[in-house]
Amino acid sequence: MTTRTALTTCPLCEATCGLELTITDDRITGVRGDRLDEFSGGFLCPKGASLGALDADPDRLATPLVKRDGVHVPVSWAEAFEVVRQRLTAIIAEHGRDAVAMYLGNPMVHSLAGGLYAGALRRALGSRNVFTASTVDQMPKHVSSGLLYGGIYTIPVPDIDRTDFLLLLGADPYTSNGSLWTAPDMPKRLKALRARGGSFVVVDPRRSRTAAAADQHVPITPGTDVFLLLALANELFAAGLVDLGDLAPHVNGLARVRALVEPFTPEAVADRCGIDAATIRDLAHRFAAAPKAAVYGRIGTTTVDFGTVASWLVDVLNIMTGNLDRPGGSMFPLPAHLGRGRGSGQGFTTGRWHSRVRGLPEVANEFPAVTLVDEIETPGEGQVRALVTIAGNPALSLPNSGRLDPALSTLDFVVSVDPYLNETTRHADVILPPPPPSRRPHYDIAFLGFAVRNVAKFSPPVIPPDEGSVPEADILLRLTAILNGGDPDVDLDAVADQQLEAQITKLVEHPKSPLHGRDVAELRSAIVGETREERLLDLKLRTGSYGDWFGAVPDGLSMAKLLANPHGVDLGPLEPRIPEVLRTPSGRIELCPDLIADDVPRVLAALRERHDDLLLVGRRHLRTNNSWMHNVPALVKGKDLCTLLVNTSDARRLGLVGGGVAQVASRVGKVEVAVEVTDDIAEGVVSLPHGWGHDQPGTRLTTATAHAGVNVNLLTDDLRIDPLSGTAVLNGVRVTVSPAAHH
Ligand SMILES: Nc1nc2c(c(=O)[nH]1)N[C@H]1C(S)=C(S)[C@@H](COP(=O)(O)OP(=O)(O)OC[C@H]3O[C@@H](n4cnc5c(=O)[nH]c(N)nc54)[C@H](O)[C@@H]3O)O[C@H]1N2
Ligand SMILES: Nc1nc2c(c(=O)[nH]1)N[C@H]1C(S)=C(S)[C@@H](COP(=O)(O)OP(=O)(O)OC[C@H]3O[C@@H](n4cnc5c(=O)[nH]c(N)nc54)[C@H](O)[C@@H]3O)O[C@H]1N2
Ligand code: SF4
Ligand SMILES: [Mo]
Repeated sequence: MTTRTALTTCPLCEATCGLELTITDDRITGVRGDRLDEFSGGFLCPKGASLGALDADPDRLATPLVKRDGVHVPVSWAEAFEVVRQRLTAIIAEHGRDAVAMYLGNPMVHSLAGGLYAGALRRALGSRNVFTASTVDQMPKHVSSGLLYGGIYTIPVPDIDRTDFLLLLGADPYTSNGSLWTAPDMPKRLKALRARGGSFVVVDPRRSRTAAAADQHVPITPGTDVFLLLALANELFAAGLVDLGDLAPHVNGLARVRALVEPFTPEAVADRCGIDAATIRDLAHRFAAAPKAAVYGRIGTTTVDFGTVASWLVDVLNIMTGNLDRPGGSMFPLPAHLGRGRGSGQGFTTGRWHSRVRGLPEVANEFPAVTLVDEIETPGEGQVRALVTIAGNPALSLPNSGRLDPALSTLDFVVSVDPYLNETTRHADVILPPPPPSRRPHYDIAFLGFAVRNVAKFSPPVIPPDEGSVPEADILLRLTAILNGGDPDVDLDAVADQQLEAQITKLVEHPKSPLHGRDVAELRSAIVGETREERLLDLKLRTGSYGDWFGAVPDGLSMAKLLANPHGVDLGPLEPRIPEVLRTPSGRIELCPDLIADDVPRVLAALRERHDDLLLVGRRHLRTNNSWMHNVPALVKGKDLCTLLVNTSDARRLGLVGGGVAQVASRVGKVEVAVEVTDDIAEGVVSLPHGWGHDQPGTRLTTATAHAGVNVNLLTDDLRIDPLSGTAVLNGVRVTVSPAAHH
């Protein structure tokens, strides 16, 4: 037995914490926060702490499985890929590429393989029927950023370490550890904000952990943040508190915004939001008075009826007060693997094509995930007959599971890249399991782009690959080869080498590149990295915003430098990036895009809507990770985490008792679930977390099945979406609740 320590980056959420692992033989036997990590400084949450158990989960698949006579049996990789090749090729030949749908799930954006190779795979598929978890999550923010700044990833993050005032809506970073806002150890950073005399306010129908720690918690009626935000803007105009500051020359459309928000006075929205007008005014004035401030909205503002308009308003408020792009406000990170912008571009449009059945617009090259089921169920040309899922569990994560789950079983062919036999992959004809986190390299392509400091870190695999395993990058590349009509057995190193050389050649030939005129072969041989991913990353880093440009910039960044700094490299605090970051045709911020302005009448109509239903919202727990970590015993032990939170007075009125069972019903379905009575949730609101419901036959999830919980997506409605982004309404779902009859 040999024991050693090794450093890695936790891939389980967006916080990118550095971990110090104890490794005994080929197992992780201890996990600590890496105190020397440049960014996370030793922070560790219960999920990170369970990385060893997750890594060595006995239910994790070690070989591919193929379904034969309804039973999943282990096969060799060659055989699995050959089945995929034959079936996909046949379906495409007979029915065309749109007959094959793809669903990409959340962990894809947490892996280097996904960051480097998922795009090419999507392109190789060549189908319009691409769906991702983005449309049950953050797509409204992409649309809003696309319209405002011209780029869907141009998303500003609150400069938490330098701000004086934060207004957080529909987010619980104490629990989620931040989202589209990478800042490891949120509790410490928020405490530090208060310690230096600043404050933060949380708007949430539930007294979340973050709300409990805040200076002020403002409960709100679910789905109504859009009205609150409009009223805040209205009040800033009315009180003469609008001041764009240095942004003024870079902004189009302010007067039009003023006209749009006109009807939404604090008085007009107060009842609908459940917040009195004086509180709204006071918030507007405190926000404007703070020397440096930021508004931030997350899940509770995106997965709602007016997700895009609300997401837009978050940025509008930051811009109106001159807080965008200034230290202590909301700022644009500059990650090391990307270059600076050129200050203008093509801008962003949606609806370049429409979905076959519901005619929903394409957004960012994909269709709303809610409509996958329509495309499977509805016969005709272009009907979806096969599905590729990668790192996704749509059977549990998408609305109206009661409709989607049976539809999945009607498909001619399903292939899943996934380490588990779970609610989704039980429908798969072939499952291709990637290796566990300890066996793969990590550099956070996605989330370093949302980090509150510019940082870079590479973590090589901490344990050598297991005999017979296939790295996830190779799985994706082989699927790409199949979809390109090639042989899955292609020499991937040769393909990667060609790719690398082509990219270098492009740089060498580009007259404005610092590498112009240099020797391709010489540059190629200077690239460092044991694996294809490392070599590709080296090229990105060396030609990125801090790159060494192969010696042209002394002390610049490269893979070699990251390898020499396993605790990460700090590249400094965020710096202003306007106008360089903009990619609109005008080279300015388009503050009042038509798409948004055209949706505001719908918002105004909704302001007058009234109903008596209870409103269902979600929540997260520190020990959960969407649908897929309930198989780790340490994360599900103790008190039931999947309960329905009901306010005390609602419970009394409805005849519900704590520990009893309630029946919850919506337009699409009903569930029975244990009740937890609490005053931490507003009256008229109930809360149920997502990712549960592990009681389906044919899965291999020993621990999760014993802690099955209830699937909230049996209640959420596939017909309710934010039309601008196609994002599902997962918060503010109308339900009725009663005591379960037979309990
Ligand atoms: N009602 C309701 N529904 C929700 C939400 C909500 O708040 N309320 N939240 C939504 C949000 S924000 C999200 S992001 C989605 C998530 O929805 P999905 O992305 O569909 O689902 P996850 O639960 O993240 O499941 C991830 C899958 O990836 C697999 N996996 C884990 N690690 C890896 C890996 O390294 N490689 C591969 N290939 N696979 C891996 C897991 O086994 C699992 O099958 O759920 C959404 N659904
Ligand atoms: N521990 C843990 N961490 C996670 C995840 C996890 O499953 N578990 N999932 C990860 C993923 S995929 C994501 S996208 C992020 C999400 O990150 P966050 O957005 O911070 O996620 P939540 O913790 O769900 O917080 C959302 C809050 O919005 C509130 N809310 C619901 N409806 C409304 C509304 O209409 N208005 C307002 N103002 N508030 C509302 C809920 O009560 C809840 O407290 O978390 C990530 N981190
Ligand atoms: S906060 Fe996120 S990145 Fe950090 S240890 Fe927990 S799960 Fe991992
Ligand atoms: Mo998410």
